[in-house]
Amino acid sequence: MQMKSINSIITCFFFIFLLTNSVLSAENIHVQNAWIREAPPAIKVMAGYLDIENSSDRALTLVSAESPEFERIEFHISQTKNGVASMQQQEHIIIAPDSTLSFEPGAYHLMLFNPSVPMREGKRISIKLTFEDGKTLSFDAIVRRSNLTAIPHQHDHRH
Ligand SMILES: [Cu+2]
Repeated sequence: MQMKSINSIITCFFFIFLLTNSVLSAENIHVQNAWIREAPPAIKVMAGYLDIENSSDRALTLVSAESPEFERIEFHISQTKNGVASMQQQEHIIIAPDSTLSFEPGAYHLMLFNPSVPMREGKRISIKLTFEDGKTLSFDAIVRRSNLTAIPHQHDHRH
């Protein structure tokens, strides 16, 4: 009796694993290390980071990102010119064949606007990426504190 219920639990986890895995493997795209930097509650703009691996033999163009927990998400790149840090919005992001593009502090990042609920450390946020060919990829990002104080994230947008 007890053995049987353990078996059904194992079977259940196995199918959940298969399901999750098939979603993440869509079109040879994999997302890893997705996280959002925790911010004080008064801050309505947050930065998100992730690695996107394109293991296919063609370039992929990322055109949008969305989350039920945020009003909107933009793609940004941080740059430092003449000692002044600024960010620029990118309409799309191209991921070369057989390569991994990292969204990381000081470079590409997701800019997430107006969270619907407080974003405390440990919270999981569902994010959906859409590619130019209409394919989508959903994943969870975890809210984390960051001690990367050496790289200040400027919210001063100069276009
Ligand atoms: Cu930004």
